[in-house]
Amino acid sequence: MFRKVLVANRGEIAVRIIRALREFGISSIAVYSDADRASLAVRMADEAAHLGPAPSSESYLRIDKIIDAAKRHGAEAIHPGYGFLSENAEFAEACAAEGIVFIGPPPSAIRRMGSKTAARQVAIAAGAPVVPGTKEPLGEIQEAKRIAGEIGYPVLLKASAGGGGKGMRRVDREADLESALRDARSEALRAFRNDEVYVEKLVLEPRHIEIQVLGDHHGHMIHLGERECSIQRRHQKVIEECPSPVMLAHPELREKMGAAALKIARAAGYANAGTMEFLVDRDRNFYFLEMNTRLQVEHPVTELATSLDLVHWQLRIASGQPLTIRQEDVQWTGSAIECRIYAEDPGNNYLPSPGKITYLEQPSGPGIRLDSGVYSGWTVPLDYDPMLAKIAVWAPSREAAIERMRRALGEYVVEGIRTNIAWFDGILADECFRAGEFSTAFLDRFKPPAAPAADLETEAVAVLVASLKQAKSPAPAPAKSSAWLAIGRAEMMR
Ligand code: MV4
Repeated sequence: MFRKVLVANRGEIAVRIIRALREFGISSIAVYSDADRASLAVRMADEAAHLGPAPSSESYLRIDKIIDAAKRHGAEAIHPGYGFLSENAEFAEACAAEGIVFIGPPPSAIRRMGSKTAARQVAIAAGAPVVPGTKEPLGEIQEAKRIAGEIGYPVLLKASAGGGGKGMRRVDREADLESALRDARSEALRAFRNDEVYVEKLVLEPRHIEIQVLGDHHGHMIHLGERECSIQRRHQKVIEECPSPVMLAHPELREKMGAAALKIARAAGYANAGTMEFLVDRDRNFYFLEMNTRLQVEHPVTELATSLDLVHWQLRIASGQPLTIRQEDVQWTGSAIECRIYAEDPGNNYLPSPGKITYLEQPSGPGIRLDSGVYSGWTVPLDYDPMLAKIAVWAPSREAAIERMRRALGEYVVEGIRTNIAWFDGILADECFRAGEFSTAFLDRFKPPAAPAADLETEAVAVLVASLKQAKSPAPAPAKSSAWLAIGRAEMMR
């Protein structure tokens, strides 16, 4: 096992990894930007290395500075966390070139799965289901028209280098294809410096369910089941669960999706922790979407449901140890739910709300896990993602987990900045959520219940827009949630 590891990240995930390192008796090195000099991660780590100015382009994204810090401090390995350089094949290669272990998959697997079209090809070759669509990026408009016609409208244009929803265009009819393709290409070029676009059949009101996999460097690989990630707003997940309510009702689906995920991971030459994203339609058909070649934000719900520690296993696997868990050893018990706590104002269009935390009281008690990167007196910088912490709860049943989460959120006090803590209760109290009947469109129809008076005009517009939309296409009513109002944006997926 390693003696010293550098954590190339910040916030709650840096803290999470430092804790795992301490449990293994491994010395930790935190890295920090000017904005993070006094961070919780820096305070907790055994050593700390300054990277540079606050902007991530000058600190957490600087391969040269991170490698340099690792060498100066004598790190044998680097854990990249999520975001930043975690899915950067060049970074993983730079580590290898310096004789430093990158705690993650081989660079070849990162690169292959980083291209969405290449990932689709891997899945197809492995015999796993993908959404009907193209294997290769699209060529000229005539070809695009032919293929889209074969698939059948509506279709979705996606950037090959994309992911996370950027560069996507819904197209409902052939007449709209040419301009949509042009728009998708230019957006992809701007965002990813790559204008390759491919096309898929649009899956209406899908669930987003992902499968966690874990593989060692000796050819052994297992899956740790699913995470339900459909509760998201603008491609930002807010609540995740394990098990998915779908698997609670249809346990055979976990095995099928788990087997598909393992086929893809093997075909990709994967090792360490990774996640396969799937769409699941109303008839419980599932389709591989893309792979995330990193530890994910929502990994705690898998850990709570399986009693396995993913970061411990990442460390063991990266140091060359075999994965000693067999598939049949993996058991799922009870229900785990996670809420992501953001420094943002749900009453003001979810505007980020950085600033100094003047008072902090955190929930605790049986079945509660807090992954937090903040403390009372800490100033939340505006330079990074505004996620402060994650509350994850475990209980014997989904119903009990929901009530435990409501209790935990009720105990959580953050003063000095705005947060989304109170906003969750509307979701957790919703009948559709409680029945497990929702899709990725769930939050599009919702608005915080206690909207400030100043929002009345916006609300009136939203009501009007919603009623017009309903008149046009009778989407299933947001059943028993009449207090909630539809809002724009990802309406496109309905
Ligand atoms: C889709 C889809 C429907 N049909 N692909 C959005 C992010 C990117 N990773 C893939 N996404 C989607 N791809 C087809 N063919 C709907 C989405 C989608 C979505 C997916 C996962 C989680 C939330 C989502 C919200 C809106 C749209």
